[in-house]
Amino acid sequence: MNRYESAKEIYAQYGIDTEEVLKKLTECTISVHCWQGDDVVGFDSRMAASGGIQTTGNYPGRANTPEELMADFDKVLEFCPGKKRLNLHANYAIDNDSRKDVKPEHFKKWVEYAKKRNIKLDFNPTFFSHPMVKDGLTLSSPDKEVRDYWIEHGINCLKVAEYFADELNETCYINFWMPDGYKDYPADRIGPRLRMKESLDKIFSYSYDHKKVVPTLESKVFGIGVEAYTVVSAEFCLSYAMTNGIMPLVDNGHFHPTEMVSDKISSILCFADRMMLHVTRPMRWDSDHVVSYDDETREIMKEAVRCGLDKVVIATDYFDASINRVSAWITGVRNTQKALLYALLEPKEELKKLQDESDFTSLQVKHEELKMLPIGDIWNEFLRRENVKDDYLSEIKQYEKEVLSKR
Ligand code: RNT
Ligand code: ZN
Repeated sequence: MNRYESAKEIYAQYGIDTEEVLKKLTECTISVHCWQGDDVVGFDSRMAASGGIQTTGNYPGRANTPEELMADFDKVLEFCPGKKRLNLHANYAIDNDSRKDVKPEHFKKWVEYAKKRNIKLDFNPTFFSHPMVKDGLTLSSPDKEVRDYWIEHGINCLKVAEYFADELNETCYINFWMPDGYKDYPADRIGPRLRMKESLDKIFSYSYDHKKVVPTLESKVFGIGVEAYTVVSAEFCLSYAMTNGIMPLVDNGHFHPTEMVSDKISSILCFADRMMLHVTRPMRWDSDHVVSYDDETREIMKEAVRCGLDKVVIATDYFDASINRVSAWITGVRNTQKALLYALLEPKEELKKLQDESDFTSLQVKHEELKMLPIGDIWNEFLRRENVKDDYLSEIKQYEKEVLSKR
């Protein structure tokens, strides 16, 4: 008996059909961020990431051109099993010199790229790394000219999202994250938030096709240089999203370190039909380390599975420049998928029953027992069926030698 067959029998003893699990895992799409490949720099203003986010590290081989980034993402597609979407940011526009006026034509090459590889595209306006971010503010700026600039950017981005949805015949998720905030205690907290609300209202008053384009709003607790106050806080974000038919997005780096996103999913889904995740690994702060196959990532995925994978859209968001970026990219996506696999392999009905019967002793023992089951054999079978090699490290080292090191 091979290892998969033997693991399949072990899971069957827990009432888990690994064939069903593998089918679900294959079908679950991960929206993979484009920005791990080039430290969030993009191709328009070419400024290093700002607005409270920072990429640290100086590993050689960063993608400098759309062609390089596309070639690197091909490696990600090659070594990550399952369905993937590519999540682009507005600053990845090609041949665009005005952030405000970003147009579908600047993404023609990305659409061609996606079509050739049979993947779909998601999108993000880019409200950071740009000279029109004035004193750290965009949509909440007291300066009307600044607000208007970014409102127009937001509307133009909705048009790009519509273009993606039309061209690829699939819903496009477009995420709004604004870095707006203050370093020190503000004298006025509600003013910027009311201006933010009004600006978002103006953006979403553009009559985009609600069936094709799904905007999401991402909250944050603080960023580097904006430690005291963030305009789009968790409360602002959820309240805006719930009262405006916008999907809430939670990034697990955007809360105080002991707050767990795994605990927030079910709360949000009592009120919202659907939500989106930015899966990352915060290390003491929103450091955006590569996603690890760790407790919290597994716990987040368990909640996504328990609440329904049709309700939780999974996207990745990390950027590490201290190691080979392509390897980092693949490792994080694979770990997200491994955590998802772990969650799918859980006998959730049985565990729920133990909880409802208040048999917390058995529940604890079972939780621990499950950790030792042969998930690795199921993962390897997944890779085999998806025609993906397990060993990406040697291939990426080779790619580094032949391609990345010559950049
Ligand atoms: C920043 C947010 C946001 C960004 C991307 C690049 O803290 O997490 O999602 O990482 O827009
Ligand atoms: Zn994020």
